[in-house]
Amino acid sequence: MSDSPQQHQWSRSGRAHLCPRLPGKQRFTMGPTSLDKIKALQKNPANIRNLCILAHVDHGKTTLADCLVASNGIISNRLVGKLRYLDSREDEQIRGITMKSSAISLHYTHREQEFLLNLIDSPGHVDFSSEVSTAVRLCDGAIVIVDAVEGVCPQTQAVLRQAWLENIRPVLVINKIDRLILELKLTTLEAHTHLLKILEQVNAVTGSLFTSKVLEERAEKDSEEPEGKEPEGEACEEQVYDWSAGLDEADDSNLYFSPDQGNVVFASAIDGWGFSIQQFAQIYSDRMGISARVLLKTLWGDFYLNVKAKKIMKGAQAKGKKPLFVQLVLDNIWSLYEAVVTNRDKDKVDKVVTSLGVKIQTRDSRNSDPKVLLSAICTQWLPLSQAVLDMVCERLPSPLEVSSERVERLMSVGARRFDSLPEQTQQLKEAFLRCSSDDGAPVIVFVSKMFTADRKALPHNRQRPLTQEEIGQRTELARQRHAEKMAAENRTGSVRSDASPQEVHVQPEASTQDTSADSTDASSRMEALALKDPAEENDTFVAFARVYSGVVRPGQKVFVLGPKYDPARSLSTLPEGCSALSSFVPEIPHLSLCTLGGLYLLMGRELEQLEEVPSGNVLGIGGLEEFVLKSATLSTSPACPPFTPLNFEATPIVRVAIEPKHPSEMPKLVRGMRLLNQADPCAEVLIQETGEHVLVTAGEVHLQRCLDDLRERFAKIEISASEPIIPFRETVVRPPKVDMVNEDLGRQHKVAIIHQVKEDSSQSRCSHTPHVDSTGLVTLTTPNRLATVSIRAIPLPQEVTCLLESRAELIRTLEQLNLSLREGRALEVSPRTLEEVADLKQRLEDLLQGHRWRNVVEHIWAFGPRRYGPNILLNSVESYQRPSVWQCLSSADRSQNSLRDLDNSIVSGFQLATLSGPLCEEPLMGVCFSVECWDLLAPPTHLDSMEEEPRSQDAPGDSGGPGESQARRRAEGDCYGPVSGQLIAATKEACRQAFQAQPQRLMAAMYTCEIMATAEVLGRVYGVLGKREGRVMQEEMKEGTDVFIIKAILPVAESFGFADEIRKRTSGLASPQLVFSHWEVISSDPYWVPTTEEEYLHFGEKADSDNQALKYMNAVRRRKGLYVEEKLVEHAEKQRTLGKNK
Ligand SMILES: Nc1nc2c(ncn2[C@@H]2O[C@H](COP(=O)(O)OP(=O)(O)OP(=O)(O)O)[C@@H](O)[C@H]2O)c(=O)[nH]1
Ligand SMILES: [Mg+2]
Repeated sequence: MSDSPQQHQWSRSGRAHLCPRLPGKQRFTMGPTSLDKIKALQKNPANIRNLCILAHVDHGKTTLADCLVASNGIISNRLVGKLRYLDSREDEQIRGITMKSSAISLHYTHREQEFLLNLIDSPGHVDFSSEVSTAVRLCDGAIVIVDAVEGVCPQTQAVLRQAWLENIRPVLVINKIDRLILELKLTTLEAHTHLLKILEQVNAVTGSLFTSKVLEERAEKDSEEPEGKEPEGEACEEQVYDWSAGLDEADDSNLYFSPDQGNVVFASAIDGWGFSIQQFAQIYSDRMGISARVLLKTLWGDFYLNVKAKKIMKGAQAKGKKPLFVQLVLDNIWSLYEAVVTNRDKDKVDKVVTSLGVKIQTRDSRNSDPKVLLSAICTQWLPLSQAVLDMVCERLPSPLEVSSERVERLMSVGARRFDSLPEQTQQLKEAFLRCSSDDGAPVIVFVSKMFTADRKALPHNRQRPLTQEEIGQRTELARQRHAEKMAAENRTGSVRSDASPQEVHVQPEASTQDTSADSTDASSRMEALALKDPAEENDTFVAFARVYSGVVRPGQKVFVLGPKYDPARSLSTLPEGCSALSSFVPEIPHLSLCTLGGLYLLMGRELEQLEEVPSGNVLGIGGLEEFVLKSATLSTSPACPPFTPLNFEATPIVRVAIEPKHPSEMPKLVRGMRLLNQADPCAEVLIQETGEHVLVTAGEVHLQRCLDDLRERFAKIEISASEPIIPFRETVVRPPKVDMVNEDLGRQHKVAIIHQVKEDSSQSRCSHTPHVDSTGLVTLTTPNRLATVSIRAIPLPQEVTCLLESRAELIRTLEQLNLSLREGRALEVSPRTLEEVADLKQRLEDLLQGHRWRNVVEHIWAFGPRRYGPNILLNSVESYQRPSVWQCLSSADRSQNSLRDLDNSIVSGFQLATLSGPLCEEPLMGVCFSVECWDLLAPPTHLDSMEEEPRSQDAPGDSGGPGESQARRRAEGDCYGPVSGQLIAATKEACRQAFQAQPQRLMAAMYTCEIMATAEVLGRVYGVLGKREGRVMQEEMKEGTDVFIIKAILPVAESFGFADEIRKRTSGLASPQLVFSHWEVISSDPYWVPTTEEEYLHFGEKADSDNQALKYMNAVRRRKGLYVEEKLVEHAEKQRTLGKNK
């Protein structure tokens, strides 16, 4: 801590220019906002801000949200940080992490103007990053929070990227500054340097995003310019080549976070304070008579105060002076903490309180926890909500400022370009930009997720407090009834003696309560009861949505546009002027008509009923559960395209099989899983071929939440979940040169492999034994002997596999392009997509070098499995020239070659073979199947027609020898079914055999994780990593702290319980985030048995030392109910021993 002149200044409290009081406090007045006010504000889009809070896990999003919620009087200031109001789920409260994004509408007055803030709090845990995507899509701006101690973390980068991809503007809050004071005990100068570093880190991330975008745009521009066109005229003489890449001209001044730009707030959410430079500039300009403009420029820079000369000078660092920011800002805060928390100096605190002009209640000043007093002072002195909300109102855009770039991006799906969309669709861009709520404006709504709400909590089902008038009416009714009853009793003269006088008196009072249920309108109650189906669930789905244009009202009819909906096609079929309001709408694929249910204002845990919602607002919509699965675009115009799908960063990878405890409850489970699928943006629910119900989630924490949801919400039954199903991949590698004891291997190994293939194939169902030559080429003939294929499996270089894996999406687009070309449909492709395809091709060519791979890229037949997987089918058939998969790149290529008949059967066979491999029926990866020969004995058209002819003489199964006549073979053909099917089976089998003719390996999924740990627990972290076969890739110390950052990779198979174990072993100090990273070949051979003498010596006859690959393989086989060889080996050995003894 620096020697603190301001300590003196505070003691000289009369002058107290360093006890800055916040100006204009009077404008910070907010009470609980009435619904009517919010409804009025919803109509003025210029003063609406739709924003979300984004950050790495635990950086303080929900705590900040608490501060903002408290500013509206929804919760008390005392509960800020304790309540975590937006974490409304029980498990969120228990675990202390947010799992679902939730929204709340707040009201704020800024510069005499009233603003409506639709705030969405998002989760920071990597498992829930899909929830972040759903939040970001509905917003125009974001508050990005960074923990002042931890700095930029993996999820900080991820959320900055997401904000960037969605074109929303971020502002920054550097939170937990109190930790720099109390935990790290930094001096003000050190803290200043630390804060500078954090800003640098954040800006570095933004900078790299910006650079990549500019370079991309530049590349796009280049590709659009006609090739070979020379710059003309003078320019040509002056410039020969421009290598600037456009970075110099691009304007990035508004892009970066800088306190003097007004887009950074320094805060401690837990203590309730926060400030921007603007606030302090205002304070000191009042006190010191320096212009606020000058202060704004100099407070965050290398400037210092020359008191004697009464000047602000440059070069604080060089001259060893305290920068202004330290002297005027940080020193004050540090001193306050010192007085209140560290020293508990009552006198000084009193002086500070007086000088700041804040009011402290006695119970706060007497509280044994000094933080209570601190927060009481800070929340009045530098209220965080004010700092943040001022920044939000000033720096974040309103819905009216949506950029046309963002609109085009939202509207252009996949490879399609905006200007290729139909005219009417392009016109909708105007509607987006105007954000108009006129009645004539088309309604455009995007639903980013579906969430469940308790039916009883819906506004129209909620018991609302009765108004005075109603209470009066009801009392009157009850009195009348009572009087009637008394009169009746008097008439009959049967007054019951046991009726106490109290009962009579109590009745009118109780009626306020009672009659609400025991309403006079008994018939309506009966109706309600009749409607209530006992099996009906308590939960209902509400869509989390935003209106981009028009006004929505309950009961309105709109189109639901599925992700595959194509406005171009439907506009040509639909009658002119057709809209969702038309009385008749013909059937169009991916287009359905729905009626909106109730509309709700999202208020965190509560929902409020709305009669209409104008453009530019975030809202909840009921009644869509039948129409929307996870997300959807709604519009009254059929010209509206579906919005681009949400960018999900996480890959769902953890799978479990689920079954009900009681088998009879299966239907409930099925229904529950369907609901879960709808309610979670990224969970996947599927039924495997084995009949298992499988749930795929993004990680362990996500899995836990899904299981809890199933048990308590959606299925409401006891369920049991299997151990996580770990995904594997199967691949082949080059034959090893050394054996397991590092001895050189001769040819003997190869022989063993081929031997094994032969054995396997003799067991196979295929009656026609494949021929395997010594190089691994497998030749197989279809049962009808009309087609023969020869296939060889070759391992792809690792870089190629990685490339294919990372460009899967592009390959899928390429496949679609090829399909439409084959069908003769023209598809407008954006030049960027073509560029990417060309780039992929080029990179493949670069990576596939050498004799073996000569010209292969041109001859790629297909990718698989699912047509975009990381395996290649190669056309090495000399006599067959087929169109290349790259045909979209050159127009010339298209018509030259045509496909041979049955081409598709080969591709399908390959797809099937790559979908599940022979090791344990897991997908293949990194394998190239080269088709070297493909003979068809008769033209298939002939064959097909022939199959219809009646046959009599040949009995099925009577397969003839090779010398038989062709006619006889044809005659056989029909008993095996269509030739295309046979060829598929033969290709599949040949691929499988070819695969087995090579050394096979399993591949394991790997996580990367970043663990932050202090030096004392580092050893234990390594211990846990080592035990679980993790590898440390990098270890570095975070500057200015004693925290180490360890980057490690860990097999997914070993990861379950890893985070918990680490947390336990380090007493909660280290908590890793696991993110799926890549696939890695497990080096051991699952089929390995000792063959050489040394290996026998080393591993023993049974070779029962750990073979990790074998263990994994057998575990998967056992799970899938496949044959596991393990036991057989044990018995075989026993029998042999017995045999010897005989
Ligand atoms: N020291 C300190 N702790 C804080 C501050 N803000 C929040 N915390 C603590 O940090 C922890 C995480 O806070 P949350 O607000 O739940 O963080 P979050 O970003 O919402 O976390 P997720 O939603 O799970 O990503 C809690 O224990 C808070 O009390 C702060 O300004 N200073
Ligand atoms: Mg949170």
